[in-house]
Amino acid sequence: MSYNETLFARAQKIIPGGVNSPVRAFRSVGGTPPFIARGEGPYLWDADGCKYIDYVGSWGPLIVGHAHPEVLRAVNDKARDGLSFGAPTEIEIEMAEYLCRRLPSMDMVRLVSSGTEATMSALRLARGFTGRAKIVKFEGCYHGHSDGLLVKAGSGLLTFGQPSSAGVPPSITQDTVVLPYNDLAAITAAFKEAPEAIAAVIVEPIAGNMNMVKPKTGFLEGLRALCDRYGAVLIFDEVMTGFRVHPGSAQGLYGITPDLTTLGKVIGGGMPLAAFGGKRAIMECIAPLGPVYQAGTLSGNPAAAAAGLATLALTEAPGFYDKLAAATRALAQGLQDAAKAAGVAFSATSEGGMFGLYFAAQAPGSYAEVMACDVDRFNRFFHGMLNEGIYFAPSAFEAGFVSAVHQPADINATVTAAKKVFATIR
Ligand code: KE4
Repeated sequence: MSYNETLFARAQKIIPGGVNSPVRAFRSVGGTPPFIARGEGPYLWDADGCKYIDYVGSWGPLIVGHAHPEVLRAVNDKARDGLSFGAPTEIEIEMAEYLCRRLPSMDMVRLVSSGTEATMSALRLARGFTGRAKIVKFEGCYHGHSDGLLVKAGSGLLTFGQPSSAGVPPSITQDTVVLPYNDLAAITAAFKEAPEAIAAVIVEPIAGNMNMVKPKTGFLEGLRALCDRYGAVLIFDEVMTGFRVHPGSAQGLYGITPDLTTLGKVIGGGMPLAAFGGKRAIMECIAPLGPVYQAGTLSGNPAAAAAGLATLALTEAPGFYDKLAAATRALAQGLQDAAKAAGVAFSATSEGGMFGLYFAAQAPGSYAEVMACDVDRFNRFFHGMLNEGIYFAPSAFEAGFVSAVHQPADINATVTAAKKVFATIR
């Protein structure tokens, strides 16, 4: 029995599924998850000493690679002054000023500890600001696990959202409307049907939780126009895309100005830090200024803010995003070429340092198209690559991530491994 297997057996006795977040349990791909002992740069080592080239990066935060010396130094220096005070600190102002500089759509920002908190708070804020109840999300998009967002599509355009998790009463999800991603006609009809009922539209500007699906031309622009016309708050959930796909995030890439933005992952550099921010008139509704309550013991944690600021500073190096995007494109293209040579129906797409892999001839443009991809082949590819020392996301429905410290040799080694693995899964 490997030490990973020993640890997994021990973990399952005392932690549900042996993990602290479901996707880590490898349930959709099968097998035993490697228990990670350490990371350095683009690499991970597991409890058995096996080395991997890492394309998960803790699901996005590690854009400058694991254990970056400048990030560790910043955390250590800040932690030496104490870990948390439950009182305002200067570094929280520095983080807030930094985020609002990088994202001009944000006049004000509130720091929290997770993406779930950020989106939950942003939606409560939008409801408080508009006085309306309904929120619109899109099928296949994930915005964290707050009750009102654990919803599956209803039958009609504005029918009550049905809970997608036990423990969530229908009364909580009845005001959540789930519509098809990239379908402007559907949301246009929803607004026409209830012109004054929708408080907010929350969207992943590039969807990264149904593998990776880019917005079709005009989709985001259409959401902006509809929210303007009907007085709804447009929320870009950039927890994953924030500072990952472009120096200005997805809103900078596409030139769309949301009313609120949620952030996480990269802005914490691997430590628990997330945020929501946007127009001053909306943000001033948040307690203690306004009537919308929101709070958090560790919100704006100084050591986490130090990790985030050090990470974000590194992303401002000349050519950072061009180099990151080029490495990610090389990976996507190399995998496509390897699959084609093996005669396997496969496609890949990328934007900045984020990519998607699909066992389908074309990259999907909707949730339905993602669901038509060959999951069994993905799972066999995943394990084949893991055995070759390549660690992709353990799910056919997750995006992947390249860091600034993945070198051409790492990308080439990954493509070489893929040539071998594709030959086994024809
Ligand atoms: P957290 O609460 O996990 O920090 O953030 C929730 C969240 C919100 N919005 C978007 C667009 C997200 O992608 C996420 C979290 N992403 C998943 C990975 N797809 C986190 C991994 C996990 O759940 O373990």
